[in-house]
Amino acid sequence: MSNFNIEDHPHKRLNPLTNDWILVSPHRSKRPWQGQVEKTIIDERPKYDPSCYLCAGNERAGGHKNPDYKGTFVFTNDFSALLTNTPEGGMDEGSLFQAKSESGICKVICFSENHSLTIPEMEVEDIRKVIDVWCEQFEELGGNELINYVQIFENKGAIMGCSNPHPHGQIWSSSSVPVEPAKESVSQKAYFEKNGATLLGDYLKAELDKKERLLAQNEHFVALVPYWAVWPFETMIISKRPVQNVLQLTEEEKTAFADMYKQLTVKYDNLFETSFAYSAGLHQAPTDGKDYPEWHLHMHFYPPLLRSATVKKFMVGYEMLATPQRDITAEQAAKRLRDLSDIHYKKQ
Ligand code: H2U
Ligand code: ZN
Repeated sequence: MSNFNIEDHPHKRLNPLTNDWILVSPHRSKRPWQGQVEKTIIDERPKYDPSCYLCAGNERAGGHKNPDYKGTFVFTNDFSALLTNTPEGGMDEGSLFQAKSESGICKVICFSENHSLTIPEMEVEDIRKVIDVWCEQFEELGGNELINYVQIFENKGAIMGCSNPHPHGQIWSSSSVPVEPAKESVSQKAYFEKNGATLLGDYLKAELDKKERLLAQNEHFVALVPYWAVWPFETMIISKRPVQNVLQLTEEEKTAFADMYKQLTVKYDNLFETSFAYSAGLHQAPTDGKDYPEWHLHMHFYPPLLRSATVKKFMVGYEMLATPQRDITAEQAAKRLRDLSDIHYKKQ
């Protein structure tokens, strides 16, 4: 038998942040594709849509009226998944029936008054304003006695369940630390205690050395396809300096973050010349007042598209029942994204 070669042979890779394994089947990406290849969907929208619940001056559910805002606008989600006035308590009938009450605050952030824009089409200085709102909200929500974790995220595109193309994101903040950041918290703490450095700091150093999964970098941030990526074009933005949360970023770092957010999403749009759908979000230290030197700020991007503007990867079958699996390797995906232009296809 020949020697194991990671570029050709099926293997599992460990995600050190969650301690989950994923299956990679590189030999399958060589099989011919006979499915449809759709034409690019041209997505042209007006700057103002009278029927949009996020446009300035329009009415939202429950009769609230948006102000005539310019730039960013934040409001409490009219259908919040978490509420502030939930009574404490739960259910504890042995180990098989457990429930705990959960409180929180949910917000919606409009990124711009311009209905036709998306992050990759916004100017860096305007994306920077979104990051400033993240900072304000993180400070306000994280400072609330009730809140121990602040989840900032963006759903982009109808196939990711996004309800409205108007550029926007959300924040769900809760009294307990949710499942994904809780897993990352455990792994980062164990790594920090053993190595005296953050897991992602060491990971980033190694990736900057290897270069094969890098997409872009500026002075303070790096965009890459993580070694353990599950989604075909899954990526991460990682801060070069280990910081626990956005409040520890310098002014210059915040602008660099905005720049990386744009660079990455421009590449995404250019991949299939479409407005590239994803769910993206920040992972930061809990806000329970404790110090978390092991926590290293980063942003995950989970995009579902696989082959074209409409052919997406399904997480079904084996992935639901056993382990997530991918064909195209993280290295192949990184190369494809890295080689794309930094200029948005609509402006080329
Ligand atoms: P998406 O980011 O998935 O599109 O969700 C938008 C949020 O906006 C969603 O959580 C809220 C929904 O509850 N929303 C309002 O708060 N007010 C409205 O008038 C409609 C939608
Ligand atoms: Zn709108």
